[in-house]
Amino acid sequence: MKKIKASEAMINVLLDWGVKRVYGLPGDSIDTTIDALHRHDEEIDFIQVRHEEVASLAATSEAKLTGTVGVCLSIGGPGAIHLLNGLYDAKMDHVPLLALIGQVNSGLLNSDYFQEVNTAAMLEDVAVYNKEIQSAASLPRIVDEAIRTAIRQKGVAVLTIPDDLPDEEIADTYRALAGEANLFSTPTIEADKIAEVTRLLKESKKPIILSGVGTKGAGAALTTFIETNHIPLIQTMPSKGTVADNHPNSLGNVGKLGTKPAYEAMKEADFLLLLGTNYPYVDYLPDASSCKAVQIDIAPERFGKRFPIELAIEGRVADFLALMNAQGAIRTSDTFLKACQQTMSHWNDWMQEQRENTSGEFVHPSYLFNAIEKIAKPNTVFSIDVGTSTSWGARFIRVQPGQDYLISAWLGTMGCALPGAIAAKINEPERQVISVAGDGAFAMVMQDFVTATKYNLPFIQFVINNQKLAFIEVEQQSAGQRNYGIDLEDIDFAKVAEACGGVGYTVKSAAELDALLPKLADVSKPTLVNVYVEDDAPLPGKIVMDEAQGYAKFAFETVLKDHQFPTLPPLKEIMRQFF
Ligand SMILES: Cc1ncc(C[n+]2csc(CCOP(=O)(O)OP(=O)(O)O)c2C)c(N)n1
Ligand SMILES: [Mg+2]
Repeated sequence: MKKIKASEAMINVLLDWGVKRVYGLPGDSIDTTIDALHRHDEEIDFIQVRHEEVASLAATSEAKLTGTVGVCLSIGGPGAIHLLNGLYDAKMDHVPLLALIGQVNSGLLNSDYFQEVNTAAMLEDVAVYNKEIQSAASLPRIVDEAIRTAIRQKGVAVLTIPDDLPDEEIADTYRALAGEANLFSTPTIEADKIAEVTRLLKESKKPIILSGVGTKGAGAALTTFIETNHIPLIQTMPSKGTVADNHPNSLGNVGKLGTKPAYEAMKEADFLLLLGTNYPYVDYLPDASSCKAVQIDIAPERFGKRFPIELAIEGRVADFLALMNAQGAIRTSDTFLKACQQTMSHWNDWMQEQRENTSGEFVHPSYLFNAIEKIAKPNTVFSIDVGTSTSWGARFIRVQPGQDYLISAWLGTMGCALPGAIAAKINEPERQVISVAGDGAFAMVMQDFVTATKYNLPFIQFVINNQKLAFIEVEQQSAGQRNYGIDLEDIDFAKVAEACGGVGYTVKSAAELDALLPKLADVSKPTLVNVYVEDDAPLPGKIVMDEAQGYAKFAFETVLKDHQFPTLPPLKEIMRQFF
C-alpha cells in the first residue's frame, strides 16, 4: 500500500477544500507542518506575519471576504495565545476558520515541557471543533472533519498537533469529503410560512426591514423586494452595502453609530422583518407592544433572541426573498416610505454640510471620510478598524454592492484593519483596498505593515491621528466620568511606513489632503497616509436615555452646542402630513 507522510495527507485535504494559503509564523512545535507547506509551496502559499494575532485576523478577514474557510497556524504556547484574538473574531462574526496549532512531541505530552500549554483546554470556549491529534493516521480525517464543522457551524476549528506526528508515514487512503453534494444543505421554506408573512406585510402600515450579514449575496433580490413593496431598509454595519447605502429606501445604519431617521423609523414601525441578523442593541428596535416581527435566519437558535417574534422562518434569506419576489407587489402604499425619505433628506443635507467641513486647523474627520469615499472605486474593499473610524465610516462611506466593508463587528477588536487589508489584497489583488485605523489601533499591529511590503500588496492605509483614544474619550464622557488614560504619544507613522519599505505621507490640512488625493488613485506600493485630524467626536445619531444621562453629567448642553447637534424635524412631525 502506498504510504505518505501524515502531513502530506493533511495538505491533500486542505487542497481538496480549496485552501489557497495559510497565515502564520513558524517555530518549534509546528515545524513539521511548515516543512510540509514548504514542499507544497506551489499549491498553498504560506504568508508569514510578524505577530500571530495578525495571522488569525487576516484569516478571519479572508473568510469574511470570500466566504471560504480561513486558515492560520502558530506554534503551541505563546503562538497560540497570540492567535486568540482573531479566533474570537471568527467565532463572534460567524465565519469558518481553521487554526493549526503546534504542540510538543507526543512522547513529551503532559511533562510540563518547554512551551507546553494545554491549548485544547485554553481554546475550548472559542472553538466549535477542538481536537488534539493522538495518532498520525487520524490526521487527514480530523482535518477534514474540522473544516466541515467550521463551515457548517460558521465557527472556529482548532487542531493541536504534536509536532512528531505529521512526519510519520501513514497509508494513503483518506479521501476528503469536499465537494460532496448536499453536504451543507439548508431547509426548504414552507409555502404556508410565505403565505403568513405575506398576510402580515399586507396588513402593515409602517413596515421596516432590518437586514444583516445573512443577506449578503442577496442584495439584488432585497433591492427588488424593498422597491416593489415600498419598504424602508436599515442595514446592520457588517452588511453595509449589500443594498447600496444611498439607495432611496435606505435609512442607513441604526444604533449608536446610525442615523436619526433610522432610529425614528424603528420607533414608528408596526411590522419588522429581520433578515439574517442577530442585531444586539434592543434599545434601537421598535416598541414590541405595537410592532409585529418576522425573523428569517438559518440558525433557529437565534429566533426571538432580541425581539418577540410573531413568525420564525428557518432558511436562507436568498431563498426567502426569491419566494417573496415571485409574488410581485404585496403592498402598494408608499406613505410610510415617503415620510422616512423626507427625514432622510434632512439628515443627508446635514451630512453634506459635514462632508464639506474645512473649519479648523487640521482635517475634519468627516471631510477625510468624504475624501476616502471619493477615491474609492466600484470594486473597493474597505477595511475599517475599531475606534471613531468605525463611527465615521458607518456614516460617511456609502458602500455600494460591488464593494466590500470589512470590520470586526462583534468582537470589536482594535488592530483588525491592517490584517483585513493584507488578506483582501492577497485574495483579490485586482481590487482597490483601503484600510482605515486610528493611531491607537494601528499601533497595535503596525509591525505588520512590513508584511504588506514583503508580499508587495499595494493598498492604502489611512491613520486617523488624533493622539488619543478618542472613542474612549467620548465613552468616558457619556458615562459621566472624567477623561483618564487616553492620551497617546504622537508617532510619525509615515516614517514607520518608509522604514518598512512602503510609501508614507503626512497630511495636516484639508488642502494638503486634496493635493495628495490624485496620487492615491493608483498606488503601486503599500501606502500609508498619516492624517492629523480635528479633535471632534461623532455624536450618536440618537442619544438613548442612559447615554443622555451620562452626557448630562458631563455638561450635556456644551457637548450638543460644541458639536452643533442638528435639530432636524422629527419623523413624527413629518408623518402628520402623510397619515
Ligand atoms: C484590543 C482592544 N483593546 C481595547 C479596546 C477598547 N477601545 C475601543 S475603541 C478604542 C480607542 C481607539 O483609539 P484609536 O485607534 O486611536 O481611534 P480613535 O477612537 O482615537 O479614532 C479602545 C481603546 C478594543 N476595542 N480593542
Ligand atoms: Mg486615536
